[in-house]
Amino acid sequence: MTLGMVFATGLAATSVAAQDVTLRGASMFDEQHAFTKTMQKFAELVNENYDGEVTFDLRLNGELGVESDYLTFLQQGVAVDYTIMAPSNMAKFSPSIPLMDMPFLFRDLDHWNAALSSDVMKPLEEELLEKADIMIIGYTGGGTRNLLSKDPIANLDDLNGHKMRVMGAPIQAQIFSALTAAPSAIAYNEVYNAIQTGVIAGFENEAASIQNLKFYEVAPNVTLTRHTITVRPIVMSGKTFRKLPEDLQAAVLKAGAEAGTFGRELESSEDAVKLQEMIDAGQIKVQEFENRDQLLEMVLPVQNEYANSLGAADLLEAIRAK
Ligand code: X1X
Repeated sequence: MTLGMVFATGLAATSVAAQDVTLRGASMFDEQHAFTKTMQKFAELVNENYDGEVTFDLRLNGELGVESDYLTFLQQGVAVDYTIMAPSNMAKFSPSIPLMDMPFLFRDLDHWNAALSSDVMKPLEEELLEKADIMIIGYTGGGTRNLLSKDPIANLDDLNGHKMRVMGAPIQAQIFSALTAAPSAIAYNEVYNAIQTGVIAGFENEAASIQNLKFYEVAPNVTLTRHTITVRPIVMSGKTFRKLPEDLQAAVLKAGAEAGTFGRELESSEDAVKLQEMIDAGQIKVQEFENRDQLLEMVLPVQNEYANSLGAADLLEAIRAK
């Protein structure tokens, strides 16, 4: 029985026995992926930090859909209680949240770590809660996103007009358009087929997911643009959270923060290893992007304009200054 179902029977929050609580999570990946391991860690930590017993029903391999589906479930408080998802897949309800994972935001892992270990993202978290009723309870991520394509891409000439998939947030398309590519927003579970059938020529992703979902089978060329170090909030539906007894709420917040730290260390340390595994297995060919610094110059005005349009210029500066 999920917590939502417990409450549908009319019980009040304080009257729910801890052992009645089941929280359902969703992962697009199998047990090997860092997101799944991080959510398993979260479950373990909640039960360590809480006197009662909570059952975690974590559905894997995209059984409950992809992140765009999870967004609606979390916002409505049905089907999924917690997950890990890309801010750029949450733009539908919260226009500001994709600022935290826009390409070229972080200089390097130290910068990314400093930002995520601080409370600089607080205003974005508040907007997400207010507009989507989704709570950020921790931050994981740490994969580096690169271009992945059917044919090799070495430089700006190759990128010009390149038909590529991007995540749903408009800022993602704006940034790749500024780089002269031809981006379109396509659901994650349609990407493999879209490349296979020639609808697009590639997309961008991090090693853990490329390996887990075997995207190298249709797009074996990786170009090291290193344009994004991923920020992946561990999120819970506000509707679920408010129904939890107070001591369980505290355990969830503590476990979310700790699982986030665990997940960040895990994925950031596995990133290069996974790339190498795919190279060694002959699954991908990797090359550097010529003049990568030029890309950064081309996207800065787009980042600034986006932040200005949200009234978040100071926030962007604060993140850059971390
Ligand atoms: O590009 C996507 O939509 C996905 O890419 C990876 O699998 C993850 O970063 C995931 O969170 C999602 O963003």
